[in-house]
Amino acid sequence: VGWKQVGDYADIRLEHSGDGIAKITICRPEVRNAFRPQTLVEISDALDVAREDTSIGVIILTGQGDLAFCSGGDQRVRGDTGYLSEPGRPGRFHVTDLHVQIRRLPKPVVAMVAGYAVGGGQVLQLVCDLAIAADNARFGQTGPRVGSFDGGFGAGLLANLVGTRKAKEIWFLCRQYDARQALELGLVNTVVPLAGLEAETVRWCREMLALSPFALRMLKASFHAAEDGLAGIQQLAHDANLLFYASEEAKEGREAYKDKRTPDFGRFPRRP
Ligand code: 2NE
Repeated sequence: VGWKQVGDYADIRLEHSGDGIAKITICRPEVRNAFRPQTLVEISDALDVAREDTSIGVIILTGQGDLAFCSGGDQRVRGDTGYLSEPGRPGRFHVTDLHVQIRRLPKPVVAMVAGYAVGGGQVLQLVCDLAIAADNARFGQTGPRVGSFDGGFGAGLLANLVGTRKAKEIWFLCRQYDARQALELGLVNTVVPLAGLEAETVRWCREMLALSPFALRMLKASFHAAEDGLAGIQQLAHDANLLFYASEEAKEGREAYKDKRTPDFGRFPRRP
């Protein structure tokens, strides 16, 4: 793939394949791609750019180098009230917003995992729609070891994916799981040799690009509707509204309002 860099970020790289794929790479290999607040703000911006770009159909999230996808929150900027964007500022969990953004984003997001996906990095790969792992990938939670936890998507989605008993094991024991175990657990979709990781991920992306984008959009929203409660239903319902707005029935409501007349909905069928 002849990746073309888009935008200018400090902690990440955003690239386009030229045929519908955006790739976001966390570029902090010196800390195993741990994220600081700025990293998350930049990923969020890149996701917005990819969402708004109608030539983009699929997004890859990955980490620079072979050693790590992401090692979670950068413990060096962890304060007493969250993670600090700059000294003296109140701490926050910027990653909460990023999880929700990935869930709501109406295009598939694929985690491309080489090396460690641990702590908040494991949760990041979890909230992506698909995950392709290299054979050197290692997964696990570290939260309770460093005095932290993710009881949101980090616990709930994991339980839905691997079962509550296994999810509790992952969180309560903080062990590491290799790529083969992750595949057996359902944490990833497939495992490939490290050298072929990007080629395989791009192959999966191109298969999705050949399919109906709106069908994929509705499916993603449908998968999340029950899991995400009213927020999930809202996404699905507004996606339905996107279609409804194009109907003569919806247009009659809009035109009647603008014409200051009573709408005539009588000509539309009351479908069985
Ligand atoms: C990732 C892992 C297993 C890699 O081990 P290894 O042996 O390959 O590398 P090493 O030597 O541990 O790490 C290399 C350098 O990266 C830094 C290390 O401190 C080390 O720095 P130097 O000694 O070379 O100066 N590094 C690695 N991860 C870092 C991190 N997260 N923050 C800052 N520096 C980091 C091993 O490094 C590891 O276990 N890392 C820690 C994983 C972890 O506990 N992450 C935080 C969990 S909490 C969280 O992510 C979170 C949450 O629970 C809730 C909300 C938001 C975030």
